[in-house]
Amino acid sequence: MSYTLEEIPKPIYEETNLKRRKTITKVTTYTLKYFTNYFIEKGFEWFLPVILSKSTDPLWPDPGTSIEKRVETEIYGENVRLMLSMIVHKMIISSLLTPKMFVLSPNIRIERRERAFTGIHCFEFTQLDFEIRYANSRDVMSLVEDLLNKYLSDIKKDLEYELKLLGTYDKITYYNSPFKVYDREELENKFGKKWEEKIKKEIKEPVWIVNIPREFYDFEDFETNKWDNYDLYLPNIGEVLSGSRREYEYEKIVKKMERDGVRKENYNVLLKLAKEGKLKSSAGAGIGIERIIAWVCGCKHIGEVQPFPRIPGYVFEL
Ligand code: ASN
Repeated sequence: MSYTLEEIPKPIYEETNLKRRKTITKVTTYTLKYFTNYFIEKGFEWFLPVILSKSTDPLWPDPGTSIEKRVETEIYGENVRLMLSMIVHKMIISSLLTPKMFVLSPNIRIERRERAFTGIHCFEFTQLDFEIRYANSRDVMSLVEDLLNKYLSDIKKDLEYELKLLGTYDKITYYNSPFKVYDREELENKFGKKWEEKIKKEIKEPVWIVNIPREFYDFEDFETNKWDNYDLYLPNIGEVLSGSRREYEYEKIVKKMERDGVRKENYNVLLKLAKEGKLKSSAGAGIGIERIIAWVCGCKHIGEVQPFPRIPGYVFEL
């Protein structure tokens, strides 16, 4: 834990330094416009988010998740969950409707309260979640590297005044692509189980971490036991993007769900499509919007990007 209670961002109606929060707002508008334009120009279709669904991301098994409570409620006699991530919806849209899609997706994850002090967790946040039919990991990584570099060089030109006010202007720079790739297994051997904490302090440039065992939808090679997934880490802040090539074969998905204790009855549609051969292979990722903006603005906590911060364990009136 690296943050004190005093450093936890306040809602804007209790904030004394509104000038800083207004500057962060400018960076937010710029970033949302830049990212959405980028995807549109690359031929992606923009979807509106879903919040309540019978089927959502199991967020299990994943050593990185720490959910205190899974919010379920009854509507029209049916049980629905608040969206943990639109992964299932993304896989289905990119299979049936349009080969390239993105959505600005609010995710509600009731993180354990000790996560208030990680600086990168909020119980509501927004992902720019995208998916590409028939893509592989390298396609997604190259796209993200191009986006990040263009964004960083353009924001430096376009928001010079704001970035100087925030004190981050000098640190924003272009990074040589392709970014370095580290295997999670090697990091674990080198740094132990807490490799995530170590690596974010160690790196001076963006790096990819690959081969992370987690949910059924990330592609796993049963022969090599390697996972075809990737997280993007930035210096100091850590993970800002998470994604993978996806599983699409019925037998494999069923096998993984049974192995992991994931309830198949919550994924009837996905399983039916996979069985009928209608689920296509794809790859994609979700970009943590608050995290990217917090990094560019030099925020100690991503809640500072939110006018009404969603800090684990702290529920304000607004
Ligand atoms: N958005 C992530 C992905 O595309 C999934 C997640 O948020 N758990 O893989």
